[in-house]
Amino acid sequence: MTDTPTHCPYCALQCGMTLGGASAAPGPGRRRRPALRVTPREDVPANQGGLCQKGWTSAELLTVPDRLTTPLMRARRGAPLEPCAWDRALDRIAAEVRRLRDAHGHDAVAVFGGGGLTNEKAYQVGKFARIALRTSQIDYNGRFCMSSAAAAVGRAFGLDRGLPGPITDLARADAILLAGGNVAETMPPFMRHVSAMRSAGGAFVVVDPRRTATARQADLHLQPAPGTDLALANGMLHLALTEGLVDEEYIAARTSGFAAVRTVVNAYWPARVERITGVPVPHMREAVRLLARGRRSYVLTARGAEQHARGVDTVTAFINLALALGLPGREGAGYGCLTGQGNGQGGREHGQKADQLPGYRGIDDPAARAHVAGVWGVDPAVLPGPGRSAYELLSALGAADGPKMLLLFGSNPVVSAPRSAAVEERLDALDFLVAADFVLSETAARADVVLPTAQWAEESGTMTNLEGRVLRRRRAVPPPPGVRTDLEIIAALARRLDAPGAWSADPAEVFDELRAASAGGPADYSGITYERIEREGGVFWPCPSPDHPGTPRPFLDRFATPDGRARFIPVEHTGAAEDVDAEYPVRLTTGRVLAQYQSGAQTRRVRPLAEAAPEPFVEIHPDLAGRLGIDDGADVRVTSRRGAATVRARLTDEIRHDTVFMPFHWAGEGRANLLTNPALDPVSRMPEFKVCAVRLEPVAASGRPPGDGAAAGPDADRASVIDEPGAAREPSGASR
Ligand SMILES: Nc1nc2c(c(=O)[nH]1)N[C@H]1C(S)=C(S)[C@@H](COP(=O)(O)OP(=O)(O)OC[C@H]3O[C@@H](n4cnc5c(=O)[nH]c(N)nc54)[C@H](O)[C@@H]3O)O[C@H]1N2
Ligand SMILES: Nc1nc2c(c(=O)[nH]1)N[C@H]1C(S)=C(S)[C@@H](COP(=O)(O)OP(=O)(O)OC[C@H]3O[C@@H](n4cnc5c(=O)[nH]c(N)nc54)[C@H](O)[C@@H]3O)O[C@H]1N2
Ligand code: SF4
Ligand SMILES: [Mo]
Repeated sequence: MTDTPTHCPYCALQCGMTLGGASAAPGPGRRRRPALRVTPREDVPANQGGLCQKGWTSAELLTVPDRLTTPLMRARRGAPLEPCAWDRALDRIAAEVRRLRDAHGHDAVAVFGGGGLTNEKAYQVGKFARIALRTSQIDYNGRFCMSSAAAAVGRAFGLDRGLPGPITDLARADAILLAGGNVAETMPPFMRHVSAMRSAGGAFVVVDPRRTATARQADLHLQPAPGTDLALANGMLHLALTEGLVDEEYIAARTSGFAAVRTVVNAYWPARVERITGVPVPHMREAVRLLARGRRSYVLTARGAEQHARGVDTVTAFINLALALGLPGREGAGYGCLTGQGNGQGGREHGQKADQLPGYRGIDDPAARAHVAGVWGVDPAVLPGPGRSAYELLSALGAADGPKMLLLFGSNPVVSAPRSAAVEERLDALDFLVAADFVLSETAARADVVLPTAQWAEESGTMTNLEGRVLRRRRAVPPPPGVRTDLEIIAALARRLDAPGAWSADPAEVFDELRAASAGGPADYSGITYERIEREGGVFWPCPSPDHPGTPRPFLDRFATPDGRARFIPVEHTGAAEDVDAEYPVRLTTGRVLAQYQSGAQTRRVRPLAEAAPEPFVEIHPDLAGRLGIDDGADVRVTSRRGAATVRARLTDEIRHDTVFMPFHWAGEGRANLLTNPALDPVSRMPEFKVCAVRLEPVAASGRPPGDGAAAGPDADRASVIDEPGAAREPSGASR
């Protein structure tokens, strides 16, 4: 076969790679499909010839032994999943849609999408929900990922586009402050840009409760208690003011609303912020000085600062800091959020979100409805309004007023959703669950019908990386026999449901329709074509016409707000939704390790990755472990108000004494999300993955400690209290 230039199937860095070396014809048995050879591309700015271990081993995903190659169906609930023909599976799904919709209305059927889907698929999933199912009940896993940063950026700058410019700009910065990101593990080649900056004299400041692989490479590491970043950012802005480091000229020329922020941060005097965060005042002062010493610095946030019940306000506090220092809207400087999933950026633009139409349009906006309905060939009146956000949608499944059926494309919420034992109960309360996946994920295993789909190297389409650069995913091999693409599945279902409009399964045709639907919207792709992407090595949106060069740095002249100014918004620290107390005295935070990806559905099946990171664990400081009688390598039971998990103890002095950390990549009794708190941000509806209160106990060698089972069932009353953002929140102790 000829070599195929494409991009990695995993994260938002979308490292360039070339796939080659195998025969184009699928082997006789799927197990014997020859593995493709992965070679990193030097010509892609994001990775410049680098890949992480996940990228290097990505071709093994195509040949995992338990790859799905035929639809599976249960005759009834409780019966086993059995292979069946495509027509039977699709007919059954269409029949269930009709039955449930006739009985309960259009919102009886829900859709859940993913930020790993190509732009074409994300667009088609959203369109399918709105005009084939006519349901308002659609959202996606990006709600758990980027939603707080997206909302804060939209609020401040009027347009949500991850990084403010090409990633290669970072190398020329004076300083980068990264709050809540462990890029050395979550996107390792990103560190090349950081290293280049440091070699040129720039400073790297990391804000993380753990001394991570990333923090170890920093010039300065601030180690706050989880859930206190907002206070930290306000405190840094306070220091910038007292030290005369704010850029008054820039503030006057390019922003609005600073006076109110100045008043609020007045109360964040250094000693108070040190008490709240645990970060010594000299460290805060040093961080501010490093950021302010030139005017070419970046403030970046990732999930550590964002996945909180006050995530939007926390990001806002960091944006306020960046604005006060005069960074956003300058070339080679600014605020940026690090998008996570492969198409985390494009996946949040084209209509998978509960409140959104393609092109990042609001589903409430009459002009947007008219435009998109025109492209779809329907009356705007048939388009539903906004639906429930991801966690609210999952929580409503099977409830009296909730959806009775769910179609799932590209997520594994049994492992990745907060308080996941309750989510499992909701999935089981459905009349009918459909999952499209290429492996039998923990969620697909609970479905009534499972549809086997093609994956990255077997399909083409576009992905928008963390820079906002639209890239081509190219097909290197055909899917195994029996497998269909998501676009083929959606088209086949739309036809069975007599949906209006065109339902092409050809990615190029779907992309052309997406371009038309996005035209004139904030995320305007209308000038982008597959040919241009190939020729130019990617195109930055917005790109409103074929002769438009694309927009690598969107805010140089003006922000996308009505008056062209960036908005300062005053925000106050209130602390985590769930504080520690005598019963649950330790803070738990969660996140990632290098060798596993997300719910692990993919990476747990790739042998070298499973060997590198075989099992769940909890990181504990030796002092805390000593107090609790926990030895390194011993089994520990971690309990929160939502449930309990049993995992291996990993003792490390790289974490704060008062905090423990669990990665969330595994299913079963070590699942971090048995513990997490689904308190939601009032604006973004992001759950508080990054902090909750737990207690830890050693598990006797003979088994579990006395007490109830591994997944304590949440009682409904507490659930409704905790779901109310802020309701379970107590004032944060100044002594933490
Ligand atoms: N190996 C690997 N890489 C991935 C992924 C993966 O699953 N595995 N997933 C991809 C996706 S979708 C995403 S969203 C990104 C996520 O990328 P990151 O945001 O870098 O990943 P996390 O590990 O979730 O969180 C980063 C850090 O936040 C810290 N943290 C926890 N609580 C707090 C807090 O309150 N404040 C601060 N400042 N820091 C805190 C954690 O200690 C952790 O080191 O990674 C992408 N890349
Ligand atoms: N405790 C805790 N929980 C978290 C987080 C955390 O930091 N802590 N992070 C959150 C974040 S940032 C994220 S992004 C979520 C991610 O969590 P999930 O949404 O569960 O993400 P994945 O594990 O990537 O699940 C993708 C599933 O879809 C399949 N799939 C992949 N590509 C395709 C495709 O193109 N088509 C179809 N049909 N299927 C596909 C995969 O095989 C896999 O089963 O987890 C969230 N959960
Ligand atoms: S950093 Fe992300 S895109 Fe690059 S090889 Fe690793 S997983 Fe793939
Ligand atoms: Mo994510």
